[in-house]
Amino acid sequence: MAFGRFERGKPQVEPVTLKILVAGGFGVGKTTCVGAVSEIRPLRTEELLTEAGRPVDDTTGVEQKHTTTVAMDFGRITLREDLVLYLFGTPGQDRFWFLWDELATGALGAVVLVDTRRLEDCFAAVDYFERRSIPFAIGVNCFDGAARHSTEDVRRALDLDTEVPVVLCDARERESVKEVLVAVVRHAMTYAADRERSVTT
Ligand SMILES: Nc1nc2c(ncn2[C@@H]2O[C@H](COP(=O)(O)OP(=O)(O)OP(=O)(O)O)[C@@H](O)[C@H]2O)c(=O)[nH]1
Ligand SMILES: [Mg+2]
Repeated sequence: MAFGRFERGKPQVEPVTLKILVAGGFGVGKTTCVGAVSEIRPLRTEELLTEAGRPVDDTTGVEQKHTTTVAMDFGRITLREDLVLYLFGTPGQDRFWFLWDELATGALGAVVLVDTRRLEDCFAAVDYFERRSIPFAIGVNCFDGAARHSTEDVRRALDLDTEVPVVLCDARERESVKEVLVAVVRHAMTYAADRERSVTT
């Protein structure tokens, strides 16, 4: 068929594309997470953490870290043949906060990655999405492979609404990151449907 839109008589579905942010504090594994699931070579904007930056770049807890995101990460994943996610990883350091508004434009939802050794680092991200009513899910990145806290502990500590999904994950594992993405998409869809209902009723 013309333009290759039909294959063996079966109409091809135009996939829905959704924008999802991957946010969180410094060094929680945002770049790792986008890289683990992306089916295209992820776009990265990493710069070396230098001696000069030592006074402002707090690497406590992530001493092995040598680079940091200075603009964004970008990746893509097909969740289903009719559903494609474009992933935008935010920079984690406070001095790049001005980029968040740009990145958040048009986002359906967000993943806030959390390292339970430095839980307070994600407060700002949680606050950011709550204030803008952007639905989000928490991905608890279990750095050494073992969860130190239950999802309920994390929910309580972050004072999250009951419907916010909290999912344990390993940012280096594709299937694990996929679970967090599915959770945020489901949550965002429910949120959108509820909002539509409240507008029309
Ligand atoms: N052991 C372990 N290491 C991880 C995990 N996730 C990320 N790392 C490591 O942690 C470090 C930080 O990961 P990044 O993905 O650069 O973190 P980021 O959140 O993008 O950092 P910024 O962009 O600087 O805020 C890297 O050295 C990763 O290899 C994990 O689940 N387990
Ligand atoms: Mg990064």
